[in-house]
Amino acid sequence: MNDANDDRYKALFEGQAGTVFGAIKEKLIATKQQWVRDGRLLTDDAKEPTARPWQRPNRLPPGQELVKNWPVLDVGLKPLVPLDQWELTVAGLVEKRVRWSWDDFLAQPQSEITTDIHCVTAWSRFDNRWRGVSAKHFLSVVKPKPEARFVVFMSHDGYTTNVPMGYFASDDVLFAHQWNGAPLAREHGGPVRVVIPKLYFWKSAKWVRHVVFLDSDKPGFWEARGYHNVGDPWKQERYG
Ligand SMILES: Nc1nc2c(c(=O)[nH]1)N[C@H]1C(S)=C(S)[C@@H](COP(=O)(O)O)O[C@H]1N2
Ligand SMILES: [Mo]
Repeated sequence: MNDANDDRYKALFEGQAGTVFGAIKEKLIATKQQWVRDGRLLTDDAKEPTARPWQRPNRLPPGQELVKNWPVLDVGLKPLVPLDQWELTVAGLVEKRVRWSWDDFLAQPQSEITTDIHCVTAWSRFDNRWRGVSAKHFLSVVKPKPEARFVVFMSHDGYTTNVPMGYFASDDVLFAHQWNGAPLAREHGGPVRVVIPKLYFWKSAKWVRHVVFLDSDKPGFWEARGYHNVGDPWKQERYG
């Protein structure tokens, strides 16, 4: 994958645990980039001013369809990370570069939150109960420096995604290891994935490995391929 092969990332991925299975879905990636060029799935209310959830009786953002199943989407590589090799590391503009093992991670205060998923491919799934370590707690430990304005997540499959600090610091953001009372399945990003409910689901990095705090923005895998830099479903920020 381009991102993982990028020299700036190489050092960060060295010594990464686990094994990666599968192959990059080049065709799927090309199709999605064509969707960006075509403005696929955009509905007229994309041009309207934002209607926030509390302003509309409908929990479904514009252009979304409700599903009851939970689709699996990724760029094709499915890492298998044994818990005794699992680590979460932090770099960039922070006071404390934590390195959490699985036991360290579980020893942090645990939070539960129920949220809706909104995927840019137009499906939404209501009432997902996540358990894990909140971004609020994580931030209280790593203590970002005042210059830190953007966060980049880097995953075991080489995937990256970027979010403005304000979205990451939101009360509903978790590093989740359980979904609906059971360990998060590997296909959905287990052992641990990020969950950022206020943004389209591509911002919720599966198999998260590394968190980097930056003073300037750095587009991630899909952002570099035409997806919106922020990705607010209520503003229908699909493409950038
Ligand atoms: N590490 C990683 N995280 C990822 C992806 C990926 O390919 N790799 N795909 C993103 C996209 S595009 C979506 S829609 C969601 C899908 O999550 P799900 O498979 O649990 O539904 O994961 C996001 N996080
Ligand atoms: Mo997606």
